[in-house]
Amino acid sequence: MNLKMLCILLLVGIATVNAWKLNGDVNKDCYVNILDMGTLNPYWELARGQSHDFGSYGVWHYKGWADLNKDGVIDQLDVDMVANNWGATC
Ligand SMILES: [Ca+2]
Ligand SMILES: [Ca+2]
Repeated sequence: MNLKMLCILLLVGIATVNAWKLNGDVNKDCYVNILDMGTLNPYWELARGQSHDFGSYGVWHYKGWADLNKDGVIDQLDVDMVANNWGATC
């Protein structure tokens, strides 16, 4: 593979990823709906470096992908991003 072909493949890959990105789509299934709320739920109020111990359900750690606005905590602002994009699709 030559350099030109590699650059073309890289640009196509970047364009594909950007086209797929959908605000509020937490579980990345191209729909913003109740499943995204459910995916956020176990991480509620977790800040960077924190975790919740749910006993037999295990320990849930802060996840950057659930922190939709990237402010370091999974809270109402992230839920609002889902709500504000409710029903959107890719
Ligand atoms: Ca989704
Ligand atoms: Ca957040």
